[in-house]
Amino acid sequence: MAAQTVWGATYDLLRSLELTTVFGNPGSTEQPFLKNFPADFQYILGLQEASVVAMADGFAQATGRPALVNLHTSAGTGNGMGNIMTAFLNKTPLIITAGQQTREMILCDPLLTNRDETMLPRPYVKWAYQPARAQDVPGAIMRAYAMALQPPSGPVYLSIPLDDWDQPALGPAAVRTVSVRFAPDGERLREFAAQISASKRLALVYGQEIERSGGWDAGVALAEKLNAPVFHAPIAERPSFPETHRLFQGMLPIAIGPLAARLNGFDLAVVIGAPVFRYYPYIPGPVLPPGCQLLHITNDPGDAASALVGDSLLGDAKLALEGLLALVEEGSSRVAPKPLNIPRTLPSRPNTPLTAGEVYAALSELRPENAILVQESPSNVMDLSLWWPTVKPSSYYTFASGGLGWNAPAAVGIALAQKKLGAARPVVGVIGDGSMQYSVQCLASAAQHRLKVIYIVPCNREYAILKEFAVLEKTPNVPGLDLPALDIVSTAKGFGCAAVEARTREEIQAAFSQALNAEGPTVIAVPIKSQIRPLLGTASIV
Ligand SMILES: Cc1ncc(C[n+]2csc(CCOP(=O)(O)OP(=O)(O)O)c2C)c(N)n1
Ligand SMILES: [Mg+2]
Repeated sequence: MAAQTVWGATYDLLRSLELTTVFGNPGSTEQPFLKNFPADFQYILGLQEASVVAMADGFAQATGRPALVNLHTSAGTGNGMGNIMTAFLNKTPLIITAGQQTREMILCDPLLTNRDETMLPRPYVKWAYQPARAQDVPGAIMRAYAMALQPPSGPVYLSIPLDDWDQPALGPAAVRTVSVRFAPDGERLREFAAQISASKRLALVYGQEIERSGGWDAGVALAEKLNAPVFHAPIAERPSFPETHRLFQGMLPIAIGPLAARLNGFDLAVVIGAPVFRYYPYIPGPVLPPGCQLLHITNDPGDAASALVGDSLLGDAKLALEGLLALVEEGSSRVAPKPLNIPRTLPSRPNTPLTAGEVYAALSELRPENAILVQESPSNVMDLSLWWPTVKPSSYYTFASGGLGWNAPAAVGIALAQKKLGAARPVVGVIGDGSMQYSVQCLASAAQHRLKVIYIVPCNREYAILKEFAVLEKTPNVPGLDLPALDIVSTAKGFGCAAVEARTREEIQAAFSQALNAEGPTVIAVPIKSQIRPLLGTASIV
């Protein structure tokens, strides 16, 4: 029997690790890896690497497992870089491999050489490596897997020379497992619990790590036991608390001064599973109001260290919440917050064109209970959460970075995950007309795999949020904030999607229900009224 090659040992390892879905865009430096592609593996072709990386990210998040990516040397890495940065902030475990020129020639910089190959993806990968010898490729993949998964999870990068795959392997690769959560220090958790129990005016601030760790129910139980208000952490990319709950108080403001003002009157803020804090525009002020202390629980030592104030405790969000739930005193003496007064009203005569709020109101009437929302519609995201509140975990995704071009392809990966999981959950991607253009090639992948993803594209023909930012920052006459005429329906059809323009409530509802019954993807372009509103009211990201 011929000795096993690096190729054979690697595919066996990938099989053992259940990494059998490969997201990629191929080139000559990757073909020796992709040759004789095994029948039990699936290759998901993305037509541009920004889409490749974000599809894998969405897939990994929705399956709760790491995902494998294969990029074309330096050029493919470069195209994917914006979304690699986003995956790093999302803390998504991605094992990104990239082909490299042959070791025989690399000294003279032939075409396709990935020069200083570990430098390009930094600092947005947890580890970047090119194996010292071909025989180390499977072991390096194993190490990359361990590195990607362990908290805080994130993308890792391996550069693999194309002549490595046919080399003899050292033998089967060692298959290892690693833990994905760690418990908080018990003594410090008790101290935190005592401080929380003693607080008279307590604010809970919940972040994305809660949802990711499966801590949703524990978070609700803790808030109810404490009878304390819950805020979303600013710009949290995954909601971790039901937005219709009586204790829910909305998202904290995204700037220093207003955030402190919102916490005015509280004696303790407990931030769980988020940085302290993710700000966007600079509006100076104190970090916390006078008399307010802060406790911070996170699984990320970097986030614990970079907090401007407060005492931190490292640990998994779910384990911390469950631990606190057992330790804290019940808080019936605390005054419960007034439930949010959410103004869900519509004008008696619809606007022409409709406002974003009117569009989302029309959609919400047909909202399937199991739908998953993916959002990249910067200027009207607050209208969306008003009409389409998140009430269950794993039902809302967006990016942690604000780097446009992530959500449209991530929706494809999330829809693919539904197929793999045997779940028939429709994915609804609400993507602004500007945002839709960055990774628009993902529509071809959605069409190719006949995925149930429905894009709603609110078309205001502008970068509205940047106009709002210009008002806040007093920067008049910025060029490039109006979009040229874009025929989104034709673009979508060109990539193989069903597509339609819908202008009225009736047209929107007809198109949406047809899309919900269709097998493949649909793009619904909806002209909307231009609305330039105060940026801090919209609480979005640029
Ligand atoms: C990769 C990238 N390029 C540019 C930006 C800056 N940017 C932030 S929001 C935005 C406009 C988004 O426009 P659109 O999707 O139409 O949403 P609207 O503001 O109109 O609601 C731009 C260009 C960005 N965040 N990311
Ligand atoms: Mg727009």
